[in-house]
Amino acid sequence: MVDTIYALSSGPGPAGISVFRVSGTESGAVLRALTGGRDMPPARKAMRAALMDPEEGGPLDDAIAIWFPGPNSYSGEDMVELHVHGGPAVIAATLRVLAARPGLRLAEPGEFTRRAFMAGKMDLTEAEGIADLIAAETEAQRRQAIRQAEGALGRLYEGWRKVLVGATAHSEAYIDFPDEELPDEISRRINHEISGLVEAIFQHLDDSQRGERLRQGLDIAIVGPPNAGKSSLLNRLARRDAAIVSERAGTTRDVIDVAMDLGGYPVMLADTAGLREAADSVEEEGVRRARQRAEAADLRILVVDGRDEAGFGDVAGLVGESTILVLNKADLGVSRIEPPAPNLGVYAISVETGAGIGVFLDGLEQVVRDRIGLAGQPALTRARHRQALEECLDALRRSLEAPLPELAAEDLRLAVRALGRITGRVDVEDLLDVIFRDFCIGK
Ligand SMILES: Nc1nc2c(ncn2[C@@H]2O[C@H](COP(=O)(O)OP(=O)(O)OP(=O)(O)O)[C@@H](O)[C@H]2O)c(=O)[nH]1
Ligand SMILES: [Mg+2]
Repeated sequence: MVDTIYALSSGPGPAGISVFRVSGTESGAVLRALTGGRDMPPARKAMRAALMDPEEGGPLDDAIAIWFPGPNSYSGEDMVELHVHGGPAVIAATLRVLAARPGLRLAEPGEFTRRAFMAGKMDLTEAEGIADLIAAETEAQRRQAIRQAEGALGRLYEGWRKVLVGATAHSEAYIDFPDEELPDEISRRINHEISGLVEAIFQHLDDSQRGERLRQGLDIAIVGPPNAGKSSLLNRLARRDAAIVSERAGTTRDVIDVAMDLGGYPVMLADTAGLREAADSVEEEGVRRARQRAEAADLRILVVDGRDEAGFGDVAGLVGESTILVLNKADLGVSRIEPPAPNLGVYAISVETGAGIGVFLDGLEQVVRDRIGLAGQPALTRARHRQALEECLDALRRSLEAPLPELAAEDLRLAVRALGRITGRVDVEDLLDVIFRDFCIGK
């Protein structure tokens, strides 16, 4: 028999209200025991409930209880929700009472959702969307997560899978009758369908990892020569004194990371050491880390002193299609500086006076939106989706080249399987522990 599980689903408190959930066959019995044997409330209706401690007999809390008989519940099993007062002692007492019930145990992270998946209430991409929704810290993350939780990604993959299942059935039909040749017209149609899918999956994969980056945050490195105002700019963007600013060149040594919400998009801004011939070994290490971060970043903000006639001189090599150029200290004057290579835009600003900062921020937000903003089609959000899609694509391409219909059919079956693993239709036992480990307890 499957255990009945319980968890505190709301935060640790103290709070006005805390919500406990119970899921499994014992749920109804738990509610009856806690309400002193009263009749079960009507399904899915909030009921005021004087909860009692079944062992000691005293009152536990004046609460709200909701009874969700399966399968019309989140997990698909019988479930009970208890909304108690969110004080630490009430929470502790409720946990104690639930733990004392035979057949009940504390839920593992994501176990309610795992059961919902097992009950066929949602596919794996929807479950992952729910985990992302709970983890979402910015507007764009929330929108992407909701879309996935509502099944947009799963539907896309399931649609492709259906087309493939059809093509596989068609090609297999003729393998079973070796005397019959696959009529040209049918074979052309199958090939046409598969080529269309190859193109669609290729396009979907070729998205610069937009969904994964939106989920994890875009990496932006602030780089440039010493004393240009990099740390000043970081502090300005972060609206706090995260990095030390001084008139001495070579102030910043370590990489300083600040997580930020930029117009709804999550970014990780990194301030780095000024790039120059280092004066000592500590600075040298700082410069090495700065270069490393600049190379690994999704975007670079290259800051120089706008008065500097030398312009981008030593750092010209960092100018490129992922670089935004900032000519700082515009309050002191800006010389004409020609960018040495195509880039994402040049902005003259003064961190000191704030001049030009608004326009620069708009430009930066636009670049970030271009990189990780929501596209028309839902984006894949995890490396595991990417892997499975690449597997599928490889198999489809092989099937198009296959010398024998039997081999083509075998590749099509592999492709169908790879798609099925993303939504969790086929052999995913090995994936579940990994996927649900990401979840919080109580969901
Ligand atoms: N006049 C003027 N001074 C500025 C401006 N931005 C920064 N500064 C000054 O320039 C000096 C250097 O600023 P930082 O932000 O420490 O420069 P940095 O690029 O981080 O320098 P390192 O960490 O040494 O590489 C400080 O004295 C700042 O106050 C600006 O827009 N105008
Ligand atoms: Mg600095």
